Amino acid sequence: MLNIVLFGPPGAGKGTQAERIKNQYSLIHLSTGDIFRYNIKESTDLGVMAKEFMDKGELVPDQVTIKMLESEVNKHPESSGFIFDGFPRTTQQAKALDDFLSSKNLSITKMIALEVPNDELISRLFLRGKQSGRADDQDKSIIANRIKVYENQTAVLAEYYKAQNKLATVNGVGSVDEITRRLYRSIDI
Ligand code: B4P
Repeated sequence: MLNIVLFGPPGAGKGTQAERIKNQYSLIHLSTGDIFRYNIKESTDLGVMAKEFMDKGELVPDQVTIKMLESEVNKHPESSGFIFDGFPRTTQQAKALDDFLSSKNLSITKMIALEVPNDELISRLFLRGKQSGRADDQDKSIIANRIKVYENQTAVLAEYYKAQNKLATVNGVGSVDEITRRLYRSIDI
């Protein structure tokens, strides 16, 4: 079973690349950002709560996010693996994911970190904001806060997986196709 964490700052291309990796390796793609956005669109209780944090560029609280992720994994008992996109984002989430998978005799195979400089992240997200109308991509101060939250709370997870010998890094600058090829090479090693 192949279980991949696709990691990187906001706008690194996790969502874009996860769509391709999912098809190539027949994995279930779980994007916590997409699940929250679906709940916001449907005005569920979870969506109303998550919106308050996402609109400010803050993380949704761990307890809620972990519970939601576990319930999504449990919906796919027959899957041949998962690609986790945007999760984990805190040390508490990473530990909870390890414990949860190990209770099912599963584990993370590899964490792949997409590396992209901040100026490129900001221009990608701002462009998407103009094209898609996504609220958290339209304001440069919210984008800057998301990058700050990533640096303060999420970046440390690279060390967490490195200590388990599971970290791989991939240059996330270039065409989408080029980056996909780099990711496949990293997975196939
Ligand atoms: P996410 O939905 O995870 O969004 P993201 O980090 O902004 O985007 P991603 O890296 O997937 O970028 P994408 O491929 O789309 O999170 C949104 C919010 O949800 C968070 O701020 C937080 O509030 C909440 N949340 C989610 N997970 C959580 C968790 N675990 N815990 C707590 N809160 C959580 O690419 C971005 C843009 O770049 C696109 O427009 C794309 O077309 C473009 N692009 C991609 N590759 C490119 C390339 N090679 N060259 C040029 N442009 C490229």
